[in-house]
Amino acid sequence: MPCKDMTLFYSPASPFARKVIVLLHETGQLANVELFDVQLSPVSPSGDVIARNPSGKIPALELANGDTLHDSRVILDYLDHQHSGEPLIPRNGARRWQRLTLASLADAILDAAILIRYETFLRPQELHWPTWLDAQQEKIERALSELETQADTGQLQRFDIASISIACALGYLDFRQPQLGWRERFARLASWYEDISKRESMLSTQPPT
Ligand code: GSF
Repeated sequence: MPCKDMTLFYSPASPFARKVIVLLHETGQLANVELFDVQLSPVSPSGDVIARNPSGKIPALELANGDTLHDSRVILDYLDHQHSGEPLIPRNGARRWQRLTLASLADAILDAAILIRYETFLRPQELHWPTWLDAQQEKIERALSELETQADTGQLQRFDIASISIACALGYLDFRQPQLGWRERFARLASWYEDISKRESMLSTQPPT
C-alpha cells in the first residue's frame, strides 16, 4: 500500500485544485496524496492553509519533508516530474511554451470567474460594481473564443496540461455560471469538452452538485 507522503489542501469546488487531482488520477499518483478538504474564502481564510501558504489560497501541496508547494501551476509541474509516464507538461522546446500559455489562458478564465464569484457571492449587494463584473465576463468570452479556434485547428487533440486546464475551466463555468450557455456560441469546444469529460479523472472530480 503506497504511503500517503503528500497532503493536498483542496476543496471539491476549487477548479485550480481539480486540475491537480485530475493530473494525480491520470499519472497514477492519487494513492500517494492525502486530500485535506478546507472551506475558505478571502474573507474567511483557513488557518491550516495560511500556516503553509501566506496567500491563504488552495491548492497547496505539503511534501513529506514539510515543504509546501503552491500555486497550482507549480504543483502540477512538480507532480508531472514524479511519475514515469509521458510528461503532461512538455519538458522543453516551443511546444512547452505553447502548451503552458494555452493552460494559462484557461487559468485566466478561472481567475475572472472566481473574481465574479467573490464579487457576487461575498460582497454586499450595494458594493457590486457592474462595470467590473462585465469586464471580467468579457475576458471569459474572449478566452472562450480563442479556445474555440484552438479546438477548430486541432490544438486540443493531445491530452496534456492545456487540456486538463481547459476542461477544468469549462467545468467551473458550468458549475458557477450554468446560465452562461457557452456551448451555443462555441460548438467545437463543446464537442471537445463532451469527449474529455468522459475520462475517469474528470468523472471522479466533478464539482459538487
Ligand atoms: C489560484 C488559486 C485560487 O484562486 C492557483 O492555484 O493557480 N493562482 C492560484 N484558489 C481559490 C479557491 S478556488 O480555486 O476557487 C482560493 O484559494 N481562494 C481563497 C482566497 O483567499 O483567495
